[in-house]
Amino acid sequence: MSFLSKNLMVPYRQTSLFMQNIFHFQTQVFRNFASKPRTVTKGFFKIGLVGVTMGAIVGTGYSIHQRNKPRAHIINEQTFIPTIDEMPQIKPSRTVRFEGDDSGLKLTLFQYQTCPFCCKVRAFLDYYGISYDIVEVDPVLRQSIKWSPYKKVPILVAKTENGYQPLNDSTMIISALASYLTDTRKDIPEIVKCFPTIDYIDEDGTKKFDIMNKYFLMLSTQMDQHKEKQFVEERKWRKWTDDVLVHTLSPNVYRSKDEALQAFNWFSDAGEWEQHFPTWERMLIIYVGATAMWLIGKRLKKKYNLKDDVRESLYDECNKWIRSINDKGTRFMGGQRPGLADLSVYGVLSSIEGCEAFKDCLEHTRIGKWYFAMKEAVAQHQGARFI
Ligand SMILES: N[C@@H](CCC(=O)N[C@@H](CS)C(=O)NCC(=O)O)C(=O)O
Repeated sequence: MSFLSKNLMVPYRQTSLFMQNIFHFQTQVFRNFASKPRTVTKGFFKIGLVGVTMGAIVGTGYSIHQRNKPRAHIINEQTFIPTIDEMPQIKPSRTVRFEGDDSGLKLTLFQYQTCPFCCKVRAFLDYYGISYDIVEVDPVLRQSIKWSPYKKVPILVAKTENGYQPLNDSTMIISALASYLTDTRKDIPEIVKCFPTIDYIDEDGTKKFDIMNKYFLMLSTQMDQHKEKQFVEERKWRKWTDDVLVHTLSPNVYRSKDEALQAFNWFSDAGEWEQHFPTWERMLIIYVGATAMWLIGKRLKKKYNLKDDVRESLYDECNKWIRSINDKGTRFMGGQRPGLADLSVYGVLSSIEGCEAFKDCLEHTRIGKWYFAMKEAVAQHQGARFI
């Protein structure tokens, strides 16, 4: 079905339904009066005829109006993530503390240990040496995020003066925290208001949402042209991480049933599921998760147009990234130290570090040198001295 016919479908259906109702109503009027004696109905018959004509005019006008109306994909006003008075009463699975953290932030991360988006947020927090609590969410039952209207992870909850501010979406979380650390004049709830959510209906009719400005840092200071150019490049690669790189992961990690099972067993080890979930729940996650993701992986391969050999698509993207850094002639995309694009790409790739796909990547691309330099920078919290 073409884009146009798809989009005309809803108004057209509404129009024809509307017209059908008018004609149904008029037919009923006709039938009632037609069954009465002619002399009594003559005047009414005229009125009926006028009604039919008017109805047809109104209906046609309505139909033309509907067809010419611009397609309205946005269905809601923008909304902001509301603050909450109390922290959800869930015991953290573990706490990550950095001596010397003077960010003033008190954070809890609701996450799956090996979700690429959660890894991205942890790469940022660890690199800058920011302390946080972790709540490991069961990816099948997800009880510990029941309190949140946003149903994905990561969710980061920041303590504020009067309560708690949830932050949703890894990219928005990173942009909001980076803005806060660069320019502490705005508090976290104020910064979160710069990233409103917009609901819309997608081309295929499904309800979706988008977070506005999520690749932008909210800074009050003016920046020079050189810095501005760096920000543009950084945003481009952060977006590529979310829109391209991340989509090569699942079809690779869940390429076969065996690989999917191996990946889930590694997730279990890396996420210390043995400690956090009872055995039955862990087994449920591993076997249900591996089977579901193996099936979903095939669909994602088609959806994102990956090559027949999905490894090739993963290698292509890794090579593209490394080539661009080499072209710049710097150690990292951010220059001599990692920027937000480096942290995003590293975070996403670290989510598959224990999988066959990552080992193959090290063997068949030149990503290793950059990746292990990033790993060291993050593990040593090298960013802490810059905040
Ligand atoms: N755009 C979001 C994507 C988050 C996302 O899709 N998270 C997945 C886990 S990897 C999720 O929670 N999916 C819903 C689910 O597991 O039910 C972000 O960057 O944080």
